[in-house]
Amino acid sequence: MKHFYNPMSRAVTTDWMLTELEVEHEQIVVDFRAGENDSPEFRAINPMGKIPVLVDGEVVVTETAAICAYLADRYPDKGYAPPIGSELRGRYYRYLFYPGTTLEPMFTVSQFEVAEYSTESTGWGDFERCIATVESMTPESDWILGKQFSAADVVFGGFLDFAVQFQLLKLPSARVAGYLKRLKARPAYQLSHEASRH
Ligand SMILES: N[C@@H](CCC(=O)N[C@@H](CS)C(=O)NCC(=O)O)C(=O)O
Repeated sequence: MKHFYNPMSRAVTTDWMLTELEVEHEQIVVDFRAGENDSPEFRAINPMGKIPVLVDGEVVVTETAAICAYLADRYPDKGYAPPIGSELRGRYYRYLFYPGTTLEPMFTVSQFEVAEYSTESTGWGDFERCIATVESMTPESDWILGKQFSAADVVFGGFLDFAVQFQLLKLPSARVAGYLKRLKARPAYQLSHEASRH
């Protein structure tokens, strides 16, 4: 398995997932600031020219949430995803999809002067609604699925962590701060975030 990665990128989240699962893999550092993601070889793997990318034999997976979900399903015995068909799967999907489809566009747009747009027809709504939703979705104790830590925590929690770090979310509530503290206490979080601190 090959993981195209850079310690200063969203690939830290997929690295965290690989570390949680203790999956042996080849870590290939892509220096996107030096344009390594623009090479024809890399574009042949991901035409978006973006990392993270996971290559598992013939399978190419891009998108942070997709990679985390793929890995959880690839190693079902590790228990990072609820079984297919279980009711928990609905909750699990919600947390996997919400950061990329709604939070990230909203936080990004909120940073720029954007001409007025309809918050009803854009999929990500507005800042206030997203903040209220984050608050209600953030678990008060333990994890998204209760006692079971899952790929949904890596994706949802990883995004909240990224948003706080890059000041997209400037004032995390006590509930969000508490959840982030629990996530940061995990050994796999610490190992995977070590390199991004330097
Ligand atoms: N939607 C993608 C976003 C990936 C992304 O934007 N990666 C950045 C690094 S954090 C990148 O590769 N940027 C290089 C570029 O776009 O040229 C995901 O969730 O994985």
